[in-house]
Amino acid sequence: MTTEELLRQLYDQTLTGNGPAVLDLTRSGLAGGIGPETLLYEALIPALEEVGARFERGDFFVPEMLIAGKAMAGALEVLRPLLAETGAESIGTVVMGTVKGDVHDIGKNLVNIMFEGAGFRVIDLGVQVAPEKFVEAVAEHQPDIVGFSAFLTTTMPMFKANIHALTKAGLRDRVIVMVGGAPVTQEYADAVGADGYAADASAAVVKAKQLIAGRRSAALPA
Ligand code: B1M
Repeated sequence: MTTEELLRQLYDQTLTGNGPAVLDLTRSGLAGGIGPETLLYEALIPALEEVGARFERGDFFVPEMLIAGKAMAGALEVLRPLLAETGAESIGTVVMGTVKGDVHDIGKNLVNIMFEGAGFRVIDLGVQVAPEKFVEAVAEHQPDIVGFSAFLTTTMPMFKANIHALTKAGLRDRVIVMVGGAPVTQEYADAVGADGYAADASAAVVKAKQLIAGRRSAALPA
């Protein structure tokens, strides 16, 4: 099978949520020398984008979205060690979670993998994380960054609720707040008072490094 054929099949099998086939194709792609990023960005993610488009058109329903998501999550576990391969020492700590009311986690998990790959220590609070859980985790782990993911327009307002909870607990100034997720924009991030926004996992790493460097240099004596 050529690379193009394998990527096409991986796309098709993810779209139809055939978990075992997705795992097999991911493994044979890697064994055949296709890079993990290529499998991710040229087959798996585009397939989920198409799933979303079909859902919007009413051609797919929640069960189809669910099995496609599960198939993708299985492949991500195979890719995880390769994407997160790093010998780097920890360059900072990130607490991450999907906000309350939201169960989407594939995008968040991919951001976590990229953070780990870049040398961050990641504390993942999972999905449907209430503001008080974020507050507890920030108080306990004293991370450089707390990251909120929201994937629904109805759960994006939780960013503001989380920031408010941090402020009330006296922790807001001690941590960098980053936000992201499919419907989130830079304008929205600015409006809720976040310190940083990124559109995807790679951009999140770049932004996180910039924000930490900015904060550390601001803390240096003049
Ligand atoms: Co749902 N869902 N879903 N879904 N789902 C979307 C998000 C949707 C866009 C589909 C659509 O209509 N086109 C739509 C939201 C519309 C909106 O509000 N704007 C939607 C809907 C409506 C729903 C339900 C309400 C459906 C229903 O029940 N009627 C329901 C909500 C449940 C809930 O949360 N309360 C629901 C449920 C589900 C499933 C459970 C079936 C499943 C989730 C499985 C899982 O995550 N474990 C699911 C899926 C699979 C999707 C789609 C198809 C795929 C999501 C995905 O994994 N994308 C999605 C359509 C789409 O996104 N096009 C859709 C791939 C992933 C790699 O990308 O998530 O964007 P993404 O993550 C990116 C960036 O966002 C960014 O980096 C990531 C990696 O590059 N990023 C950050 C993420 N977090 C970041 C944090 C950062 C920085 C960057 O800093 C901290």
